[in-house]
Amino acid sequence: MTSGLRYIPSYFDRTAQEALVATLEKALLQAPFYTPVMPRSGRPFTVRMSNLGELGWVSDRAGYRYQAQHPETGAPWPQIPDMVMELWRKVSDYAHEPEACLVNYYREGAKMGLHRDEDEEDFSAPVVSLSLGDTAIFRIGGLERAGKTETLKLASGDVLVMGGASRLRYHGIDRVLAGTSTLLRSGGRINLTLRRVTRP
Ligand code: MD6
Ligand code: FE
Repeated sequence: MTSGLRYIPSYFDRTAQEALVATLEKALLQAPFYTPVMPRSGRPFTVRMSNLGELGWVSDRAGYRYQAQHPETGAPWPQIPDMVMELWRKVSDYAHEPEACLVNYYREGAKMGLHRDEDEEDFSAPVVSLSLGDTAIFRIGGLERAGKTETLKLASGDVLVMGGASRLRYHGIDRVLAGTSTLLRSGGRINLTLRRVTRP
């Protein structure tokens, strides 16, 4: 794998995953999943989203941005769970705390197009991603959209760190393999992506 990309299979065991899901369920009562839409077109994402932390990533007709409030309820985002903060401290190799934790929820048929995470001010911080529930087919390319890509399966409990020379690589989710995990009561997949947004 290219420099700055680190795949850590089974970072969290089943017991830890269950504890984290219980914590997430409580947070999601406070900040429910909503369906973001694409800038300009207003086309809905197939992925539903929420956020944790001081800042949340949102998309609407006006564009992509980070904001401190839930776009539908206007409430501040719930705090990032301790286990997830601990994950960042262990794997990020970055001295400051993450400010945003995007929560993506994939039900059957949901996917995420090829994109770069580029709405942050500080690209010296990595993006740390944790997968829960059904296995996803993650696609990763290079720094140009048209470049070669490869795929990687992300299973429940797996962690992926994209930093350094990999921080701005194109990536997306081709599909989620329904029925591959029993972690989430209603099935599907949750992905958490942790980010530093502002320059410390
Ligand atoms: C997902 N992940 O796994 C979407 N971004 O559902 C991402 O978009 C992502 O996994 C930056 C770094 C790691 C990721
Ligand atoms: Fe991303």
